[in-house]
This record gives sequence, C-alpha cells and structure tokens, in this order.
Amino acid sequence: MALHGLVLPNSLVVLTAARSRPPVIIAGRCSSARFVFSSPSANTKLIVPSSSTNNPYPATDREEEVAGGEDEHELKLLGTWRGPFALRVRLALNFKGLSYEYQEEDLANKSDLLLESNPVNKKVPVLIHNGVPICESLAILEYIDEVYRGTGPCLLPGDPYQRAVARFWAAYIDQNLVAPWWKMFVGKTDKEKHEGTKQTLAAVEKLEVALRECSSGKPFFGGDNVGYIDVVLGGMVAWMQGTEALCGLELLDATKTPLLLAWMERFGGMEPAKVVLPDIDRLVEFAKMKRAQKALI
Ligand SMILES: N[C@@H](CCC(=O)N[C@@H](CS)C(=O)NCC(=O)O)C(=O)O
Repeated sequence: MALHGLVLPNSLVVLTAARSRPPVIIAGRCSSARFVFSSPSANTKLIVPSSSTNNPYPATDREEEVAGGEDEHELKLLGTWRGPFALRVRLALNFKGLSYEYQEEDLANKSDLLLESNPVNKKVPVLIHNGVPICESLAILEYIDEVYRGTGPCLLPGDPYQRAVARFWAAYIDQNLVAPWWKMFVGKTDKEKHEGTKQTLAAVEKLEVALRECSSGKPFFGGDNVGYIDVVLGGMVAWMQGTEALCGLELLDATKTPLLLAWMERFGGMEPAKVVLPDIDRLVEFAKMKRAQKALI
C-alpha cells in the first residue's frame, strides 16, 4: 500500500494509506491515531507514541501499517465452513473474543472481494481489517495476536524461544499433517494414498510428543490456555474425527496417542471451538461428494 505523506525538517507529518476509503492514518504497529516523523532528511525516524507499549516487538524505522486503532475495529473474514485454514482463524478470533463479520466463499465461484484481496493465491482465508487484507492463515494468526495483544489470551508465547517452537510446530502441522492427510484422502493412486497414510500416522505420533513437551502436563499446547499450536491443529479437529469415515482408519488411539485424543475432546468441547467446528456427519458427506466430483474442497 502506498504511503502518502510529506516530510519536512522539523514538521509534524501524518501519513495516510492511499487505497483505504476513508483514508486511514498509519501508525506503525501501534494503535494511536497519529504519529510524528522527526526528519533530518537523510535518516527519517519514526517516534512511536506511548500507546504502543502493548506491542511485543520493537518499532523499527520501517513503519508498518495498522489501519485504524483499537477503537476502529472492523474485521471481516473470508473463508469456508470446512477449510482447516479458515477454521484456525475463526478459532483464534473466537478464543480471543473478537467480533468479526464472516463471509462464506464458494470456491467454485470466488467472490470479487476474495480475488481482489488475495490476488496472488486467490485462496481463503483472508482477513480484512478496516479494509486492509491479510492473507495466509499463519500470518493472519500472528497479525491478530499482535494487533489485539491486550484482548483475550495471547496465542504466541512471550519468550522468543517458545515462540520459535510454536512456529516450528505450526509449520510442521501444515507440511506433515494437513498435506499428507489430503494425499491420503484424495490421492490419485493407491501408492499415493498409502504414502499419505504413512506420513499422516507418523505426524500424529510426533505431535503426541510435541503436546507432551509443549504442555508440560497442562491441558493445551499453549499450557493452561489455548495457544497458537492449539488453534492451528484445531482447524483439523473435525477432519481428524472424520478420518475413519473418509479414509477407513482411526487417526488417534488411546494407546499410541492418548494425549492428543484427550486434547481433541477437550478442545472440541470448548464453547469458542464448538460454535465453529463443523458437524462431522455434514463434513464427511460433503467431502465424499466433492471427492467423487474431483472438485475443490
Ligand atoms: N497456505 C494457505 C492455504 C489456504 C488454502 O489452501 N485454502 C483453500 C481452502 S482450504 C483454498 O482457498 N482453495 C482454493 C483454491 O485452491 O483455488 C493458508 O494457510 O492460508
């Protein structure tokens, strides 16, 4: 997004985001409505107002955009009711107690808003915050967590090492659980399906260990509260529960993955999850139909 502004030595400067209607004042990561550039022309410096103290990361000279402040709170999510990526965003918004408008997308006939908001991948989810789109589910989760730091539980831990661990497992879930699960479900050949199955089962065993280590005996990956890994994996809960009906095998069992099994029950039973997690029978029926049509799910 282009920034419009004028920097004159010793003057106050307010920047606005050109494409936003109405124009929004840009204030780094902070929520204040205005900020000041002190401008020795060669080395312009952003002075962050004091209201940015909730920001977990230091402000840099490269100002970043947050459209509006905490009081300007317009969130719209484009997603599908069953997609694990959109579901994780809905879970995060619900666990943080944020209200948002939800727009269900038809992936066979994507809305103009989706195509304009995510012109690169044309995929859901897209979160639109005061008119500004954010794409890719993991990036969206981090965005929500940073912008609404003071609202609801923090998803990512404060400690940089623990944050890196959480990001590691989130990436692991995408690469080693979600993708192979898909291969197991829609693989073109038996060999491909078999490979997908093997990889998926290996991933849940690793995630069992991850849960034991990350939770340290507490109920969630995030400890006492639902955190980043919980919502990332949470998007797969209904699919995991539907695995037997869809792929002919139980994914989790009381002998090999007792912690994950208990986690899934606990997580799925919480109110913020219950209101968005799809009904398993509906999901299974829909997924079978789409697989038969070889259509996008
Ligand atoms: N890496 C993306 C994946 C998103 C994704 O694959 N979304 C699917 C729905 S579950 C989609 O929009 N598919 C439409 C398409 O491929 O055209 C994320 O994490 O947001």
